[in-house]
Amino acid sequence: MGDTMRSIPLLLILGGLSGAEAAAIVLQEDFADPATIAKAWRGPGAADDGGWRITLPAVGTAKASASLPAASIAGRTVRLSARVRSEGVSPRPQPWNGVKVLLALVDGSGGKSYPQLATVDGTRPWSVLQKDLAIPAGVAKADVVIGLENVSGSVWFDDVRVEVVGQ
Ligand SMILES: [Ca+2]
Repeated sequence: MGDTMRSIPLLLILGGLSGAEAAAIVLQEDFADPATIAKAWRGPGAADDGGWRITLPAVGTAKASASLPAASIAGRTVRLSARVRSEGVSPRPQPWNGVKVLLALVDGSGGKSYPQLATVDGTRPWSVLQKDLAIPAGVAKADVVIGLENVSGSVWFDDVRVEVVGQ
């Protein structure tokens, strides 16, 4: 009897914790399942080294993209992250060129913005890139974009993730 009584407050606490708000993941891609990749992603690349490789033998631009649910991220703070490895990526002509991990956002009147993670170049081992981005309230269309811009070389992406972390 005494044991039962003591267990009640604990159960109430656990119930409260399970109802706590968790960060909402709106996209998570580990590039493990070819069928999932084919369904979600558009553009160039190939499954390689557990991730998605995009290679440009000569300077150029190649990007793959996947759609995000715009209504789920509009007006929210979103954490964009990815594991990235590069090999022989040539110097960027502009600071914003090179390895790209970004969101392509379009608002209701066609206004576009491209918030992105810090780009890398050269040859670098796997590392995590991450940034919290404030998404405008009027966003009507949203994509996550990975690739190379105005450079040559190879880049691998893995564990691409977009999650809502704040209102
Ligand atoms: Ca993977």
